[in-house]
Amino acid sequence: MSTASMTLFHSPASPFVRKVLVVLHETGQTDRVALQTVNLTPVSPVAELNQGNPAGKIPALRLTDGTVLHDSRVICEYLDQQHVGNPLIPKEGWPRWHRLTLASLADAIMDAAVLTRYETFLRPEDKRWDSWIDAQQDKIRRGLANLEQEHIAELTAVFDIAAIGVACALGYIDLRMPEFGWREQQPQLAAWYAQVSQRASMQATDPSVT
Ligand SMILES: N[C@@H](CCC(=O)N[C@@H](CS)C(=O)NCC(=O)O)C(=O)O
Repeated sequence: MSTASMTLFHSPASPFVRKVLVVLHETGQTDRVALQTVNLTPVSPVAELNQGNPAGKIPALRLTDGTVLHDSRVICEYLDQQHVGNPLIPKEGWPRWHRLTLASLADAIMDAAVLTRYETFLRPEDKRWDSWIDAQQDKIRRGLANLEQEHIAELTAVFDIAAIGVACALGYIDLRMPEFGWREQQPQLAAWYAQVSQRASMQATDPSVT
């Protein structure tokens, strides 16, 4: 019988949802959450998801008392306070702001990749805007270059909220933008990603097989 007490509104392809799922796996909390899959886009909202979550985005986490937590950053921090292992988000001081800023870079890469996907897949072809797509892809390239040049040692040091975010962002780029070709320019990042992709939490949430 399921012991789940919370509901995660979910779609397997979403990198933001995957981040939450990886946190659940890494902290041993998967049994606490039931997944409710939704099929949504910005132009096809899901009414149930809008309750307590007016932006209607995923991930959203409904708690036992009906309270809904969003977005992925808030949900990850909530879940990180619910287990007794090493925290995935440093609790205080400079390490906290530093790792959260790195996590924010990962989120920004995800945002740009998701917006690219909407522009290239969802928007009617005659309305697509090449300059918009180029600008989003520039954000991704700048982000990946910054990770390669300045953050490999930090990513390698610990698989925490920042590393989880970067891994999920790279997974999404590979899933939705397979022609993007980032590995040649970022060989250290590619080697790191190949390694962390073997983690049980990453394998269990791989969107190309779920
Ligand atoms: N900042 C949000 C971003 C979430 C997000 O953009 N989710 C996408 C799916 S990957 C979504 O719900 N899109 C539907 C919409 O924008 O209405 C987070 O960290 O959770």
